Amino acid sequence: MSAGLEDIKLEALSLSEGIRDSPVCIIVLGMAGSGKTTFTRSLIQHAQQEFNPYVVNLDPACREVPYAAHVDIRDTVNYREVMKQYQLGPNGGIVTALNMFTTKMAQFAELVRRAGERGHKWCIIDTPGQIEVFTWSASGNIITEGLATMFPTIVVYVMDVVRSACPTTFMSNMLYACSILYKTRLPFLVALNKIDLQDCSFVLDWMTDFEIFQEALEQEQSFLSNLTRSMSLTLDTFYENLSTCGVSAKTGVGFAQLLKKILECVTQYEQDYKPVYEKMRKERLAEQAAGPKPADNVEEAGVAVPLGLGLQDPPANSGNSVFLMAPGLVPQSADGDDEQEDMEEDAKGTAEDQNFHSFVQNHLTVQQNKRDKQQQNLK
Ligand SMILES: Nc1nc2c(ncn2[C@@H]2O[C@H](COP(=O)(O)OP(=O)(O)OP(=O)(O)O)[C@@H](O)[C@H]2O)c(=O)[nH]1
Ligand SMILES: [Mg+2]
Repeated sequence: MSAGLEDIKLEALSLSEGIRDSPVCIIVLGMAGSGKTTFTRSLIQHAQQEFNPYVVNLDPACREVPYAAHVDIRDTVNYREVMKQYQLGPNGGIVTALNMFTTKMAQFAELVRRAGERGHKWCIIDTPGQIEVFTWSASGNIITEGLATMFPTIVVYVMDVVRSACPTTFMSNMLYACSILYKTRLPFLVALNKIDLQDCSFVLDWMTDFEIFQEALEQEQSFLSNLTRSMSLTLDTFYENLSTCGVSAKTGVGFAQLLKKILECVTQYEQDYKPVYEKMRKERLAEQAAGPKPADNVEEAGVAVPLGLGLQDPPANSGNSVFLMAPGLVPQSADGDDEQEDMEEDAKGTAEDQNFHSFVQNHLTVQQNKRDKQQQNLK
């Protein structure tokens, strides 16, 4: 096996050492297509000088990323090969690839620790397109908790303001954000993305003034409206604790403000969250000292949750190198399957792009019509 995560010697990484000051881990989460990857690129650019970010891509299924990643899951796990070997669909493939990566969590954390020693003050982590793959899987949990018990860690939730302009979509997005906030127990910043296409002030209005949100809901005739109405009341407390910042990952607008908000979240981690994770770390240490015990209940098993389909052992005919390899050694299939898949994916991508653009276009036209009407009324 060539130099990959497999060969990393665990030098000084130990739970007994306590939480380090750096690097600060910034986990970028958000719904599919919300702009996580573009956001990661912009954040790297804006943070480069001051924070020299160490960059991690955890999306095994992406074609390419618009930034140079120090750690890329695609160098460690061959997602297509995983799908073939385990006969999985795309989402199963992503979950399994992430599970396989997580079996090397200690080595990954060691790389992050070393990056901190080399002067990387931030570690930015881009996550898979399907948000639930990361937020509701054992591996996502292990990665998040593992990082948070070793380094200051925060979550940036990227929200697409164009898609959230519809009140029920906005509410779904907020419910997701809320569940992640309570699940991860980490400082949480919502990046209201794509403000070059749509002003984000409506989100802030909806979050601070229940009546404005109700008015918007009344425009919508849907069975979901009633549910959304009661949900919005429930989420009031959640909104109070939420830090938000409007940005455009595409143009870079808003990032100066975003950096300040990230630093506020880091302070929040130090003050409020670190003691909780310190406690958790000590509990883990005590568990380690006591030795393994059989779990009655999967919930209580913590890190001992089995990582899927017997993943530590690749199938007999796969050869070790298929799953853990150095960059550039990904085997190409001779039968042209991949080309066919690529073409299908291209066609799907183009259709999605067109849908998205016509959605944006429609939205802008509706807005323009509203503005014209208002102006006419004023006259
Ligand atoms: N106009 C505009 N487009 C954006 C912005 N951010 C992202 N996009 C576009 O939104 C689309 C999705 O962006 P990605 O960065 O790939 O989003 P993602 O969340 O990483 O996508 P997945 O990983 O597939 O879930 C791309 O076409 C981007 O160019 C933005 O701030 N403004
Ligand atoms: Mg992405």
